[in-house]
Amino acid sequence: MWSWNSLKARFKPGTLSEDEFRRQQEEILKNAPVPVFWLFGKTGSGKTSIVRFLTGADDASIGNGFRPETQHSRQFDFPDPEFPILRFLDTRGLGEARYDPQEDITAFSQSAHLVIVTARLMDHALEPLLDPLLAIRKAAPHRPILLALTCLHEAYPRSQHPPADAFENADKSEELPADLRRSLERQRERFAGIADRIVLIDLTRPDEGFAEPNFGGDRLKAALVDLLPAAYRQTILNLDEAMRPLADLKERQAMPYILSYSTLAATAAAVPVPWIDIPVVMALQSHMVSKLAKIYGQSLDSAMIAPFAGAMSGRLLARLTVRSTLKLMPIIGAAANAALAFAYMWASGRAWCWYFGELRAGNAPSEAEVQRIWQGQLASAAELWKRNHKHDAPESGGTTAP
Ligand SMILES: Nc1nc2c(ncn2[C@@H]2O[C@H](COP(=O)(O)OP(=O)(O)O)[C@@H](O)[C@H]2O)c(=O)[nH]1
Ligand SMILES: [Mg+2]
Repeated sequence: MWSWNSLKARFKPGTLSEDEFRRQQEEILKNAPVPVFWLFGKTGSGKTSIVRFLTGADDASIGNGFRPETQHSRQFDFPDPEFPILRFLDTRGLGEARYDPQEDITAFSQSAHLVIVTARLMDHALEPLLDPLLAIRKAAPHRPILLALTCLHEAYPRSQHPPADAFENADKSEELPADLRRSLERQRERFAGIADRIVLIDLTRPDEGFAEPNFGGDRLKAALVDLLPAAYRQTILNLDEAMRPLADLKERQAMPYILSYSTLAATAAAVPVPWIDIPVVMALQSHMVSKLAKIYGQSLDSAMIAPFAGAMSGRLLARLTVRSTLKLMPIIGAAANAALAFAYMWASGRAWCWYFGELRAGNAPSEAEVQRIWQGQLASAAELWKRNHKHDAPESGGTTAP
């Protein structure tokens, strides 16, 4: 079993103590683009269901992951507090006792990017939400408020959902059940001037028998991407794109961590000084590999690390591969360093997952195979970065293109 220190030494001569790493990590986290969603709705209105849908985490890890924050609120960092990519604030007790939003407004005024109000479409006892919401709006007039109307099928019991385009296309809205349309109209009036956007969703459990268990889920994601500040959109887009093709349970578990470490590496490297072998990025890589090994139930020994030592030392290769993939993007300087660090970390994470999977299947990949997978993943990572940053403004400050 390799200790953290020997693993670190393997990838990079130990220039960063564990304490120093922790300190730098905290610093990086402050600048990392972690979207913060403030969930606001009565109990049973679908807040946790939205967290489950957006993260793919199960109820147990969401339940255990919430930490008390204020008297009425708690916080869930996904995939974990040390390396979050998404943060959820959950308000409790709304509509039960008298809820005074002041403490939460003070606590979240700086951090929350977006308020997601949840209400069952057919629930019209929503008065207790409105005053606190007005106060929340007043405290930060430019922070978007999205209203998610949930549990649509309560408007059409025992039927499947109407065609999705009836919800999207005003011309087709007469295909919607009359109860639903009436209820929707009342909700629109109620939240006029408060909600910037309304999305209709029905996130059902498989045993409820709906052909589409995440009805409206794509519309919800699109609305979140649209409403978030530009710098925070990438995480949602990256996570969505990266998770879609993955069927393997371990890969799905590992992916949020890979995304988290890659984002932190990009944040750390987004400095005008080149480039990715800054010690903290190397330390992040070692930590990531330990984490992935744990997910795959592998203990790292020297024989296991050997095929990687050669493949991963190709930093010049990384630079060339990423540069050639990104070449049409007008990015230089800090933004280029960030892209490179992101791709480097991502490719390492994916290659290690592939490798652990092969080992589990009884295969023993060679260094050449590891190298091939890693290079392929470098190119994919650069593509991913490019797609989700295509609207970024070109940087003008830096001069150190990779
Ligand atoms: N059918 C359906 N059930 C939902 C929806 N949202 C939540 N639920 C169910 O309503 C219950 C409460 O949901 P939950 O997400 O825990 O609400 P929370 O208390 O606001 O966190 C659970 O049994 C969910 O499965 C929805 O959009 N459609
Ligand atoms: Mg809940």
